[in-house]
Amino acid sequence: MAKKTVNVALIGTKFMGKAHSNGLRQVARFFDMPVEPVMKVICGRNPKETAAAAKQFGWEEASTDWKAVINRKDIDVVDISSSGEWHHPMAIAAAKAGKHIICEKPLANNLKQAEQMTEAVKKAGVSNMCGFSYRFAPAVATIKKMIQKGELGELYHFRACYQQDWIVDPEFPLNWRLQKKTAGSGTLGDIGAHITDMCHNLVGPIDSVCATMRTFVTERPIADSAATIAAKTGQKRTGKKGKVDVDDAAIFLATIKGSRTLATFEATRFAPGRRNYNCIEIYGSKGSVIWNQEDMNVFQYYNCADPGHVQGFRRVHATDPGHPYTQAWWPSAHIIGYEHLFTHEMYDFITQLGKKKVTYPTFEDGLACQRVMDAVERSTKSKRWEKV
Ligand code: SOE
Repeated sequence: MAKKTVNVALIGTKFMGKAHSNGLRQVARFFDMPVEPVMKVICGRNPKETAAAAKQFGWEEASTDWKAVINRKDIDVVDISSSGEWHHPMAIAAAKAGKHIICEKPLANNLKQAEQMTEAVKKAGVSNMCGFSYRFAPAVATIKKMIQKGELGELYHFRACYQQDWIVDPEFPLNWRLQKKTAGSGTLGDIGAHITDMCHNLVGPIDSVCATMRTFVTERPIADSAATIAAKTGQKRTGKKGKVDVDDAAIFLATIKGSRTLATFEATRFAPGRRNYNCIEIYGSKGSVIWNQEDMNVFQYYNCADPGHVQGFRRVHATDPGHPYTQAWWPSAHIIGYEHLFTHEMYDFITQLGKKKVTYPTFEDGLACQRVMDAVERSTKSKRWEKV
């Protein structure tokens, strides 16, 4: 019997467009899928670039008209992988058109937009995912199961630092991530969103925060083309400079609803040498875990019950049979990469289409993250603890 299929439209042809395309193309080739995604149309701004992306990434068609694409009768799922300012209008339109929606993180550029988007998908009754990709790392999914089974006991501390260094060079041009009108915020909404969600995913809802943020480089050269994070600073210059009106780094303390856990967060793009160092440390009454994305296939585990002569952090390969998602890939310790997180996202979303209770992060989770980031911005201004 022919497999059921769902037609997907992707909006975005850059970094996330590429990652989502790969995930959609691979998922049914590696996972046993009752429903298969069909890569119908990719949508971008520039006709030539979008046609090239369709060919390179494996889409049937290319379009530069996102409104028309979202309203096509033959489209079942809309994947929003565009820059931040487009998440809100596209998601509202897709919900109105009754499409299931995948939206990259952060959900929106501000709290009001996130509330409206979440309201819209609830009203439309469509499946909706916010792409917090690191939840889909087998090691992180394993840590979540350990915590749920009480293997770490009461959690005393959650520590997360997400450090990058791609804009340390003041000559790096002013791209969309460095402007409030397109990104909503800087490091906070980009990578601070990931570690905020990670706390929600593993520990519990953040209740109050005490925060501060900093912009180290306050103006940058305006490049002659939309500089992406992969762009080197050798791009041709327009000679003009533009103001950076978002944060380069955000740090905050947090308390957790209904628990005694203390949480600390650091998100920065000014940590030279840290390329994509997304690191969590959790310390509990029965044991501790440490995981970082730059070494994503393993996590360190300390079990308080180990006999004294062998106590210490052990490296656990989250690639053995039985670890989440490993059924699709390779034998133990043959390892997977960043791109597999997006295949896992697509696996969960597509196999759970239409279900009420789902395992993946939804717009509700995106909204919960947005509420925390709003409190971080309020606390930075008030210099006091702020309730989420
Ligand atoms: C840039 O900071 C970025 O591309 C983030 O936007 C992604 O969410 C993260 O996975 C990698 O770094």
